[in-house]
Amino acid sequence: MTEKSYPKGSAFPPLTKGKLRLYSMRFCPFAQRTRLVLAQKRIPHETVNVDLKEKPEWFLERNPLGMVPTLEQDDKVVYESLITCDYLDDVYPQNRLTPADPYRKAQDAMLVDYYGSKCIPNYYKVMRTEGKDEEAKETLTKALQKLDEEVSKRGKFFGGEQVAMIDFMLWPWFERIGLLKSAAPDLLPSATKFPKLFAWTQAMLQEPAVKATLFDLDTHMIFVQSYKDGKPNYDIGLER
Ligand SMILES: N[C@@H](CCC(=O)N[C@@H](CS)C(=O)NCC(=O)O)C(=O)O
Repeated sequence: MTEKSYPKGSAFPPLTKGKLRLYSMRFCPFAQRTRLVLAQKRIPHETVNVDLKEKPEWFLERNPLGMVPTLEQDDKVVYESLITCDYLDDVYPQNRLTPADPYRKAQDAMLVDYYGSKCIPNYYKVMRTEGKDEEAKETLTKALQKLDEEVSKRGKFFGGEQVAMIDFMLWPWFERIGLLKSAAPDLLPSATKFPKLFAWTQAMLQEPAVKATLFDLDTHMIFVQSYKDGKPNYDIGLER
């Protein structure tokens, strides 16, 4: 099995009975959510990276939406990042990442939903417009302010004193927030701007699961540039 992305026309890498497989793309933040959960819970699995521009036919047969992350195990296929993560937490109950308390669980789900509608789309809008979309910048600023207040109420992590599912669901775009440094320098958390959120990013960087799935900013930048140029390089660093 190779880490290189499988393109359209490639042969299907055979499944092994009982073995969990993740279809992924190395730079996809949504797939990173699932990779973080797999790493944190130490779930044995294999990864098949797919070329999302020229998708293999066998990938589309499994997920007609053609999106990563997608999980497969025997006759089961599960996709959508949040659904894959909850599924893994349910099927592999060791070291549970989701709160047992229903109200706390609902609060986390509300925050992840808010993040998905206010932060993620505006993060991409600010990047795409190189900071010229003032409304997107303002909405993102307000959302980061809310996250800063929220984490200061909750503890070291959004999950409290221990890292939890919610932290991993938020993390991938914070790993990439430095990509906004020229478009919107005021948005970057620091010791003076969104300080609690900044402290959280520093704590997250110490987490083994984060370390295991992390790419540095230069590598993210190379990927984003290749994507903007219409030729996404899914195999950065694997060329040889
Ligand atoms: N809502 C999906 C979004 C996943 C997503 O957008 N993945 C991108 C890669 S970062 C993808 O698979 N894109 C392929 C496509 O849209 O054709 C989730 O949470 O899993």
